[in-house]
Amino acid sequence: MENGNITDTQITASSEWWRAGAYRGRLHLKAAGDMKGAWSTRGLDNYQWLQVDLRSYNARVTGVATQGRQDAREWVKKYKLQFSFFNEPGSFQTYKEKGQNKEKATKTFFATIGFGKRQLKSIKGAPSIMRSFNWKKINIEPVCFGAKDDSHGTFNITESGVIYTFKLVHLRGSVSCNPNYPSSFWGCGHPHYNEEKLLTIITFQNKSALLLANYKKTQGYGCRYYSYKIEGVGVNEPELWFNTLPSPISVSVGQEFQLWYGPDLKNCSEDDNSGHTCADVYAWYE
Ligand SMILES: [Ca+2]
Ligand SMILES: [Ca+2]
Repeated sequence: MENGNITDTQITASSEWWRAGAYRGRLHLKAAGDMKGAWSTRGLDNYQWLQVDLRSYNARVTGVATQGRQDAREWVKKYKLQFSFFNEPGSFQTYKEKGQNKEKATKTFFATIGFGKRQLKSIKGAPSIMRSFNWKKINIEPVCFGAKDDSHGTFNITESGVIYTFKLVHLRGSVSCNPNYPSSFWGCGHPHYNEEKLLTIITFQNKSALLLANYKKTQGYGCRYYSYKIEGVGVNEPELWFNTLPSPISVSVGQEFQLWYGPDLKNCSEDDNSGHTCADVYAWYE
């Protein structure tokens, strides 16, 4: 929050005072020109909130601290902390200290909220209504991709809008990168992948990969292709949840995307590959 890595658009609030918008709610922020030295609400009541959308699967919140307004004698005395998970939009839980049943209402929290498969979506400072985040199924027929011979799947956008990420829901089938290793829904069991075993890639129509994971360039025989790891997602996970895109993309109706097995995309070590995986594709819209 303080260094600006969390951008202004990730911070929202129940209400805002003129030139003291939610994005001003950062530690050690000073007034500048007309801009106030804090986030201020429009009304004074117990139902105001500030929300930070972490937009990341791997977010780990280790502390929450607040301070008063820099350029006036205004501050919050007490608040409750709530959080929700990426895959459970709208369902906020109130943070409690470990081993305690009481909800904590105080000015400073030090907590670790870490996760495996449950992905932290956002935190906010009071009870209220959550922005609605929508998973929308895109494909009509299952989208299937093979492991070689450019047998990618395609899907076309059916609703225009801004997309933060995608997920794939396994329907049937599996793919293999090598006959000596077990096949899997989304990846490869060959030991040279170490933990970067996922190989399923979504691309634009021009075959450039969407940055939905931290890709590693895996070496084949004289060629390279993407492989990656996503925390909490195995190669046989019923749902492959990608990371959120570094910046959301605008999509329009009819726009084509493709689903590829990494080695097939780069024509790299694909001759001994086999199998097909079929999935439903969901996009997370703003
Ligand atoms: Ca192979
Ligand atoms: Ca190929």
